[in-house]
Amino acid sequence: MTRDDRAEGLLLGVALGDALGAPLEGAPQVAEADILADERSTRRLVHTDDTALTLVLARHLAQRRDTTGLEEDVLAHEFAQAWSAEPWRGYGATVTQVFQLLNTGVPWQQATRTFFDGEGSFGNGAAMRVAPIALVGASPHDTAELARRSAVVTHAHQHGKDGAACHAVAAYLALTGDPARPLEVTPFLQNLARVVRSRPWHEKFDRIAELAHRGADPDHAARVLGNDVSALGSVPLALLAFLHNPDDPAAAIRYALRGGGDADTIAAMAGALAGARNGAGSLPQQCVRRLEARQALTELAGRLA
Ligand code: F2R
Ligand code: MG
Ligand code: MG
Repeated sequence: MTRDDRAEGLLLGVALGDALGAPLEGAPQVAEADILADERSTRRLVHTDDTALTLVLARHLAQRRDTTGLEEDVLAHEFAQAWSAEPWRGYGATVTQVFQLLNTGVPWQQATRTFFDGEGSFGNGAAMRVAPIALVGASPHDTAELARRSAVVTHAHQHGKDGAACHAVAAYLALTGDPARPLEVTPFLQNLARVVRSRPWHEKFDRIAELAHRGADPDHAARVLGNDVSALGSVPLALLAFLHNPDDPAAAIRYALRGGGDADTIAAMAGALAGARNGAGSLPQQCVRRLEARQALTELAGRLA
C-alpha cells in the first residue's frame, strides 16, 4: 500500500464518517440495520462542517508544503471565510460567533477568548478537522505541536487543543504503523499519553484500554466515554471505534455511528484513523463514489502524501 493510498484513505475516511453520520447527529443510539441501509442507498453523501474545515486545513497545508507549514492568522481567516460561504453546513453555536468576530477584523487571540469567561470553546471542532496535520507532521511531538497551533485559532480551551493533538497524533500513528502487523492497543495509547499529558485525558485512555480489551459494544462505550460535542466527550469514543476495528474502516465507522450523539464527528474521526491505516482501497467503494467532495479530497491527498 502506498503513502498516497493511505493519505487518500485518511481524507476520504473523514468525509465518509461525516456524511454517513450527518443525518444521525443527535440521535441517542443508532441501529446497525439503518446504517447498512444507508450505505447501500443511492443518496448523495453531503458533508457537514467537519469535512468543510478539513478541506480548508488540507489546502492550507498543501500550499505551504515546502515552506512555513502553518500560518495561524491566515488559517483563522480561511476557516471564517469557509463558514461565510456555507453557513448551513451545521456549525457549532460558539464557533459561529468566533467566525463572525474574525470576519469583522477581531484578531483570533481575542475572538476565541470572548466566550466562556475567557477560557474559550472546548468543543470538538478543532479535533474534527485536524487529521490532515498527520500528513505533514515529522513525528508525534511535531504533529501534536502543529495540531495545537491549528486548534487555538478557534478553540482556546485546553481540552479543545488537547483533543486536536490527541486525534492528530492518533492519525499519525495510524498512518505510519505497519498495517501488516496487528495493532496493539496498549503501546498505541501509551504513545498518545506522551503527547497529551493532562489527567482527564489519561483517565480516558485508561477507560479506552479497558473497553477495548473487553470488546465493549458501542452503546456501553458511549455511556462510559461520552458521545457529545466536547473534545473530551467525543475524541475517545472515535479512538475506541478505531482500536476495536483497526483493519476494517467500514466497521470502525459503523461502531462510531452506533454510539449515537455527535455521530458525524465521531465517525469522521474514526474514519480518518481507519482510512489512514488501511488506505482508500479499503473503504466501501459504493459509498466513496457518492461523496460530494471526493475529487477535491483525492487531489489534496496526492499533494500532501
Ligand atoms: N453543531 C453541530 N451540530 C448541531 C446541530 C447542527 C444542525 N444539524 C444544523 O444543521 O444546523 N455540529 C458541529 O459542531 C460540533 C463541533 O463544534 P465546535 O466547532 O467545537 O463548535 P463550538 O460552538 O465551539 O462548541 C460546540 C458547543 O459546545 C459547548 N461548549 C464549548 N465550549 C464550552 C465551554 N467552555 N463551556 C461550556 N460549553 C461549551 C457550547 O454549547 C458550544 O456551542 C461538531 O459536532 C460538528 O459536527
Ligand atoms: Mg458536523
Ligand atoms: Mg458533529
